[in-house]
Amino acid sequence: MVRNQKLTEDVKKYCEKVGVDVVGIANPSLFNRFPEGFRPQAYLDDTTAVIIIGFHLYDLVLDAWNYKEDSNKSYQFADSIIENFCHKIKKYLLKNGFKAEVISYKPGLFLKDSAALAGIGPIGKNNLLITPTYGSQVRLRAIVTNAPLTYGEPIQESKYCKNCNICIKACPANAFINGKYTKSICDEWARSNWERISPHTVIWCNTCIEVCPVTKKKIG
Ligand code: B12
Repeated sequence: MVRNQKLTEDVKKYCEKVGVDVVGIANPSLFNRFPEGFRPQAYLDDTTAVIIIGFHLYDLVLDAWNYKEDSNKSYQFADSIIENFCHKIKKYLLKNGFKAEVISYKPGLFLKDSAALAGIGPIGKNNLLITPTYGSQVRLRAIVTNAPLTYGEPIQESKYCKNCNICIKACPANAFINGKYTKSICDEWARSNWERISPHTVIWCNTCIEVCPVTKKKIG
């Protein structure tokens, strides 16, 4: 299939227009390394491109989770904003004659890995995507399409981290054992140390992002 550079630029421009801060496009064949349910084809059979979008979390309030215990409702503010961007981008693609689907947050795709595969940035020692402009302080979502978009170059290694261990040392949960992120430790600590900003609203630990020198360049 012939990839369309002009269409790719138009899609990226449209993403910026609706408020997206970072955008990259990944080749769906690279997702074969993930379990079947976490591949783009689970959402659109003839996927030819995975669009990953990122929203810069310029204010921590945007990271708040709101729970309404008695009705099982729960919202994450930043994610609701990005989901809205996704629906606009989907509409744009449909209007241009292509198929498109917005990927659900869960199970969805592995978003930070998808972003690294799209060439947005590497996965750092903090176990997160590091973007050149906003460090790790972005939240992500994805759209799949059959549009013939051009792909970014996957990034395998972090040029930022090298001898830096600031995130590892700063982790309040000590979740990095011998430098390797341990999900269960992070998860358990974070759930018992939420910052409660109102009766139904909490903010998760964000330390490994905030201390990252690449993030700091732009924040505070
Ligand atoms: C489950 C989950 C959690 C769980 C478990 C975390 C975990 N890492 O497993 C808990 C609740 C603990 C959690 C915590 C946090 N999370 Co979380 N989480 C997720 C979720 C839903 C799935 C993550 C996942 O399973 N990834 C897949 C597995 C395979 O990755 P992994 O094992 O973590 O990491 C491996 C790969 O990255 C791989 N790898 C390394 N280098 C490379 C290079 C390439 C090219 C590839 C392909 C792979 C690769 O090696 C790693 C180790 O095995 C995603 C959303 C989503 N749908 O993706 C958000 C997500 C990863 N979380 C996010 C955030 C921000 C956080 C927190 C900061 C909390 C907060 N304030 O929101 C912390 C940070 C924890 C940390 N340092 O990793 C963001 C990350 C944004 C970014 N810049 O990367 C995401 C993408 C959600 C979002 N809203 O955008 N999270």
